[in-house]
Amino acid sequence: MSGFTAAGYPKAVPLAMARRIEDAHGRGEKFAVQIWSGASTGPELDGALAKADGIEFRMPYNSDPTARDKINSGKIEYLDMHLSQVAPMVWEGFLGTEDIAVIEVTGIRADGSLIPSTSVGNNKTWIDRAQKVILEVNRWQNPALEGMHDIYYGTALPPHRVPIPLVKPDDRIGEPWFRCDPDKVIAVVETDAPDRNQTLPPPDTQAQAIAGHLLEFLHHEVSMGRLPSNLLPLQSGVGSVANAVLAGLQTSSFPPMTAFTEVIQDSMLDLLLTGKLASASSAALCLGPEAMQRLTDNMAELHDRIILRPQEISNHPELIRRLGCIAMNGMIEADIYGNVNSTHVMGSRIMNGIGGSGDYARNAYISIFTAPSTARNGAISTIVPHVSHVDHITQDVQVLVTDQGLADMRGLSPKRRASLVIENCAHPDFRPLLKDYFDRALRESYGLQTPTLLSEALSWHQRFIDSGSMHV
Ligand code: 0RQ
Repeated sequence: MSGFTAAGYPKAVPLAMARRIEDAHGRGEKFAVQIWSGASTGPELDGALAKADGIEFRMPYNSDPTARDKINSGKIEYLDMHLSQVAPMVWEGFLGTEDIAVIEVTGIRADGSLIPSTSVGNNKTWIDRAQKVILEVNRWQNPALEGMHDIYYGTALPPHRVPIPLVKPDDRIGEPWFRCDPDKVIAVVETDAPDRNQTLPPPDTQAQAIAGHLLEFLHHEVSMGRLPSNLLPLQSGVGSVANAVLAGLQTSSFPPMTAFTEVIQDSMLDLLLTGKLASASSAALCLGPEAMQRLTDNMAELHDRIILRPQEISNHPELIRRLGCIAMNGMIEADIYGNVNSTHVMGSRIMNGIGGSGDYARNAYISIFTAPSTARNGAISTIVPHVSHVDHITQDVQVLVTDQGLADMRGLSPKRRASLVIENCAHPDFRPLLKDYFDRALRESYGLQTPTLLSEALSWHQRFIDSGSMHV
């Protein structure tokens, strides 16, 4: 299925499949499918199929609440993958065969090539690898999207890989359309329905505080000569905090910046509109209804400054390292040593998935993770003795930011990281508890490289499960 962050996903075929699956279940027949996508999709796809118990296996990313519940209740097998690795692994043959690709497009050209929709995601690979293709032509999508996309056909498998010829974030290295063998197309379905992205709420005070600390840090890095005055290409993750951080950049005095990222959320569009951003490269346009209207109203101005790419390119380690991206991603929790959990609540319940955060974090020029210092109305500390699940190891995490402050951990050994994170990032309600844990770990730990009290390291999470709070 096409689709990346609820943009450009098919809206009719999955609903029809869900009805057929429900009918089959009503007759006592087994019927469920394996769904591969770019990233998250909308309620007409993951929502409807999950509700019908029609998904047996899902990869590589989900943020639909119904599908999330089914995953967490053990009804859907979910493979949460680095987004850059999906297409290569399909080509390498590691993930099995692909039967049918269902792809939303903006239009079909006379020569059979396809005008992509609001996301590119893995569509190039899905179309190339599928045995059969179903196209949904969505007339709701703006025809002026044509020409924004840059579909690179130069990837190969080892030992034939060559450098990807992209050296600036706004370089165009491919073609505006997908190639598609017309003989594979078994159906064309016309639709007229919007992507179902919500308008993000205005930043709350915690998000504003996080944005403030981050902006101060970026200014400091420029003043130290470690970043150019217009920074380096920005990557920004999903969610309300990421959106708030970008909104904060609206008040900054940096000369026009660039973005090399995987989602363009509402605030990033606004940075393009005010000229704070010169260009943005992404795998999808993840815009709420009002922001989508702003894009339509300003299409002539924005068309050539937005480049939509396959996710294997937008998230490619080679390109992220070459360009020196500043990676800014949200997290569920971090521990005092700087390991980050982006995905699992209390170690076992998935929220969304790692998405592209790992692609960017490991390869970035500076890797930054953000979160409010507490969650669930203060019951949970997002700074904990030990993360309950690891997505990003301490070596991939350089800067942590909460509403309390920022910990720049670059060049610091674990014990120094811990002191700084507790002091700068932990909420005052939890700081004494963390200090107490760390002090005792310094005395009682088996080793003193990364002092840890094994019997206590995850006790905060267990306390929350038992009592509904991490407070003692
Ligand atoms: O729950 O929705 O029930 O209220 O997590 O938390 O604070 O609103 O933050 O929207 O920025 O999302 C990590 C999930 C943060 C996101 C995550 C609960 C909290 C709330 C959301 P509710 P916030 P955000 C590019 C990069 C991984 C993928 C990624 C994410 C909900 O940033 O999915 O980075 N990242 N991709 O209550 C229990 C904690 C919690 C917690 C937060 N410690 N314990 N619950 N929550 N912290 C994009 C792509 O890859 C496609």
